Amino acid sequence: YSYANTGKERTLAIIKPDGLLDNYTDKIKNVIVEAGFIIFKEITLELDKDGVSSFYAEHSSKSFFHSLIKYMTSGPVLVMILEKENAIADWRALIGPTDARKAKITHPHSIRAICGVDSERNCVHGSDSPQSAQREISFFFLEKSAGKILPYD
Ligand code: RTP
Ligand code: MG
Repeated sequence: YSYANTGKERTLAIIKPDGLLDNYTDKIKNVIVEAGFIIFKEITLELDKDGVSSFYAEHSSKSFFHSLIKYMTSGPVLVMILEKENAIADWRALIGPTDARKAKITHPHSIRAICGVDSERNCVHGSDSPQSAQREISFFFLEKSAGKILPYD
């Protein structure tokens, strides 16, 4: 969400379990910083089922929901608040389309093209609107726990 005095905006980014397991964290963080974002806060978590279900509640009736929960609880995730002007739209543009197989063709330089596998395992998340950004930042940084917090290395 935006801050009147600074012109800056914040968005929520997640490096999903496949991104962490395959050691893409440093590469993704380099892309983030090169693109002019500040990593305002970060936390490494092992999400629990309830946490993911509530985070992705908008998809609870979708056929892929159960599989999405399994995927997102398959290992630790790195959750970050990213800050810059136009952070929400710019981060969505940088990560590319949901389906990493399509991203490799249409957006070959996008993060999902680089580290994603398919329409589920796409290695990163980005808030899709100011409302989502506000909800998701509150969810991880102000509200009840979404999982087990791991020490940052
Ligand atoms: P995200 O919320 O994670 O940033 O991804 P998104 O907006 O690009 O895509 P969304 O429609 O919100 O879907 C959320 C996540 O669910 C998984 N998914 N699997 N198997 C499938 O067809 C399918 N579709 C979506 C992906 O992990 C997607 O990022
Ligand atoms: Mg989404």
